[in-house]
Order: sequence, then structure tokens, then C-alpha cells
Amino acid sequence: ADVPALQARISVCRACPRLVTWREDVARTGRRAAFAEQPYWGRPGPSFGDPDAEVLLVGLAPAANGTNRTGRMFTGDASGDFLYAALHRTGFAALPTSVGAGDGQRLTGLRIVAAVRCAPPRNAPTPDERAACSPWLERDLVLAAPRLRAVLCLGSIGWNAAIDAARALGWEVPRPKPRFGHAAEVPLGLPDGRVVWLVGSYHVSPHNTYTKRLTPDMLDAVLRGLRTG
Ligand code: DU
Ligand code: SF4
Repeated sequence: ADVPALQARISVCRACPRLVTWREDVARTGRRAAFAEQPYWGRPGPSFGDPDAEVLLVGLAPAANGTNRTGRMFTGDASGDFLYAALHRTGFAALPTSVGAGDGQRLTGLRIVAAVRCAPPRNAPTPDERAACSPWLERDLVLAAPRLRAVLCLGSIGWNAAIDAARALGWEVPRPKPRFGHAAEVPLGLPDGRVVWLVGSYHVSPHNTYTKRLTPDMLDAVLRGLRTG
């Protein structure tokens, strides 16, 4: 199956009862006042970006009023504003902003996925929910694998999800388990002998960006490193 077909299957997944309830409740009755007149996506977030990407970016999970509203990864909240501006500065995104379907945004060389595809309460998926969503990440990794050079993980949950998915696929992950850190780089061995780099970055959430734990320059440096290989 190709990338759009996989995303179509993901976007109707109902494997996690708590998250199905939450994503649909927010969409029906929990809409933020500023968006009260908008239809909400209310489903798992499909990947967004270049189907032939050499870089896969792994986020944590959709935000209740962000991706769960717009249906596009990192779109409609402060995290996404910070990320797409950086993707545009570093040549991965056609536009510095991402609004939603029809805005003309386009990524080249990079595709965005998530460790968990449904918005979780308090942005905190349970271990069971992370495990339930891992097979979708594994399939996205398999589809990307022929051209893949790097997997950029935003935050430790994305980092751990990528390691778990890689191990489940039989990709070689160094032992002991590599620790997440900003600009951490770890080689993953694919069954065909190629190396794919696992790269870490602090997450683009306001918690990190407002406090300047993650600055635009820090994220740009990681993204530029991916462009040049
Ligand atoms: O219709 P389409 O050109 O396949 O694009 C669908 C969707 O995916 C659109 O919102 C742009 C995005 N996309 C992208 O970001 N980068 C690509 O290389 C191809 C599609
Ligand atoms: Fe399915 Fe993942 Fe959503 Fe759970 S979080 S319902 S596995 S798409």
C-alpha cells in the first residue's frame, strides 16, 4: 500500500476507546470558543508532507484544538506555528505558516507523522495507547524506508516511539537504549545494511519555546543538518 492509502486507513482507526471518545467529544461539544463555528476533524491525524520524503518527523500526538481541528499535523496551534516557520526557513516547507487544506502549504523532502495519532487528554497518551498506535508508525517507517535517511523525533515520547517501532521492524538499535537529547544522533541499521539516523530535538511546544529551552536557531540547526545529510 502507498502513503495516501495508509493514511486513509489510519484516519478511521478506533482502537483506543478513551481517545476515540476524547477526539470526538472535543470535536462535537468541546470546541474552543474562537473555533466554535468551524467543523472539527475529530479523527486520527494522517501524515502530512512529501510521500517520497528522506526525512520522517515524529511528533507526540495531535492537539485537541490543533490537528484534531484542522486534520493536518502541527496545524492550528502555537507548536505548529513555530515548527512550520522553521521548516520554511530551512527549505522543507513552501510557506512559513500552515492553516489547513487548500492553503497551498507543501513539504519537500520531509513528512510529518506522530507517535500517537489521536488527541489525548492533557496531551498525555497512556502506555497502552502508545503501544496500540505503534503499528501505524511501523507501517509509515516501512513505506518511507527505501528513501529514508533520518527520523527526526520531537521530544522523548516521539524518540521512544521511533525506537520501539524500529526494533519491532527488526532494525538494529544500539544498546543500551540511546537516550533522548536535543541534537542527539544515533545510527539505526536497516536489514539491507543501510544506516538511518535517529535524531532528537526538544519538542516545539510552548512549554519549551516560550522558555527558550528550544530557540528558532536551535531547531534550524537540527533541520539544516538533515538537509545536508
Ligand atoms: O494533491 P497532492 O499534491 O498529492 O497533495 C496532497 C497534500 O499533501 C497537499 O496538502 C500537499 C501535501 N504534499 C506535500 O506537502 N508534499 C508533497 O510532495 C506532496 C503533497
Ligand atoms: Fe488508532 Fe492510534 Fe488513534 Fe489509538 S491513537 S485510535 S491506535 S489511530
